Amino acid sequence: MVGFMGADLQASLLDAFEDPALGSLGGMQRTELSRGAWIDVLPGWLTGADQVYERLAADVPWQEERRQMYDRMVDVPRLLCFYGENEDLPLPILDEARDRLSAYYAEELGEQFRTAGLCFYRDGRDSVAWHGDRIGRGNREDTMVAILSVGEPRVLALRPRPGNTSGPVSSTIRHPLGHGDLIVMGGSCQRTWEHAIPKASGRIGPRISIQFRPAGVR
Ligand SMILES: O=C(O)CCC(=O)C(=O)O
Repeated sequence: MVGFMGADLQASLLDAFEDPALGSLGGMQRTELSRGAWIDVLPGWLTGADQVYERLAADVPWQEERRQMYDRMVDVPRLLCFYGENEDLPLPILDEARDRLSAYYAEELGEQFRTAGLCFYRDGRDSVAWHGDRIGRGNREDTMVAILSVGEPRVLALRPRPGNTSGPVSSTIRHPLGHGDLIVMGGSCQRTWEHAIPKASGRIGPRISIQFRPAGVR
């Protein structure tokens, strides 16, 4: 039994024996942000998420990374593993999730989700700073990044990039992402908005995030 269940222990005991399964995407709720950015949200898309968390935590070849910060190298505060376009994903349910998302967004996205980036947040000290996924085409084109979250609930924060304050929603959004929840950032979100997983205080258990992206989006 994993340690992130807290008050939901009873539900978790049942869930531990449940095979992973994906629900309908029909209940997805869209929120328009500003300048053509939006998020779609579907809590509890994945059931049997305990098994998914446990298998990914144990089987994925997690890597530590270091990056330059000013004049020194620092540890990136999370573990990572990237699955490229033609690589097998570590669990069949993740292939199914990617294919279901590709089918659901086929018309609007015009291409398929191709890659999967996995991140392991070991506790509340692990985080990712404000950024947009702008290394690739997300810097100049509308695209989508779909995130499936398992493990400890963590906040995904979104805020407009400086100078982008018009539109229906323009201040910082703190969106809680729980065990089995799905969020999709779409439209101009990667270039007109930024997102982050802020550090969290208290007894915060581990979380794994699975991000599906089209080819050429990082
Ligand atoms: O952990 C998450 O859900 C977000 C990850 C993320 O923003 C990224 O890796 O670019």
